[in-house]
Amino acid sequence: MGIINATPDSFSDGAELQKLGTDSFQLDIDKALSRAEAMVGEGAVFIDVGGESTRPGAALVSEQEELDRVIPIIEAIRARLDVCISADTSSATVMREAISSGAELINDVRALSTPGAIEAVSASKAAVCLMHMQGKPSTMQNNLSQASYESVVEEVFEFLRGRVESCSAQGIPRSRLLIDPGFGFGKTVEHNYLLLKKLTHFSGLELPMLVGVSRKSMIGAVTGRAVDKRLAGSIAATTFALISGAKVIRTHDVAATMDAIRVNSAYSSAE
Ligand code: 7PJ
Repeated sequence: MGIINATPDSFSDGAELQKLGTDSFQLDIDKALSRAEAMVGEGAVFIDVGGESTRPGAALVSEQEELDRVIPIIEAIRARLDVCISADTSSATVMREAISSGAELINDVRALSTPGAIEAVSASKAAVCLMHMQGKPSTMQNNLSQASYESVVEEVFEFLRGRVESCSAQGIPRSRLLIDPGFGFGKTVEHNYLLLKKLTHFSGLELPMLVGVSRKSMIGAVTGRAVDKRLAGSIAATTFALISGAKVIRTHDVAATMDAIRVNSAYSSAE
């Protein structure tokens, strides 16, 4: 899953999508489209389009702003590329608009907890990725001594199990669900690595698992590298996730990630 961040404040790529020379945030649809095209050429099966930066400390955006950012990009990708479009949003309105513009997957870091979100997805045929987060993006990584778990693995598992149950009970069958432990969302570096080490535990939910570690601070924390120098570390973490059964890897670097996936497939099928 390749990432397109349609946000002016995204920590790693969004600002590049601003048209040079304009004051107001003006998405360059062509640039987003050519990035999507490149990622599909490199092997991406999903393109994840997000208009709300969920990076730690990010400002909230209005629903209208989110719509203005993501819908034109989803429409442009739908018209030009044969790829599964994922809409990274927690807003029921944005979900509905994204789906009617061609998105087939809703990637929700709030696991459909926003009012109307479950209904928006259940009224459609879209799949949904349910992610775990403790706290909220604006503050979750501010004071990590507040990120507290008795057992991070058990608590994330129980949270996801509960969300899967709610979805099933409200008309979204399991065949349309993916799960994601939510690396970096209200978790210390230690929590993140323990989750990574125990990832096979989540096979107990019997649903495909999506993992996103690309360029995250858990990689920076142990390598000492800046955001744009975290590829090797991200690939190392990705390999552990793949060995533990992750089925979808959300990444800024599709070509390198596809190589890791191919090496893992060869390794896993060797006899
Ligand atoms: C994730 C995400 C993730 C899912 C972000 C970043 C922060 N969605 N959206 N899983 N991370 N499903 O890319 O660093 O880990 S935004």
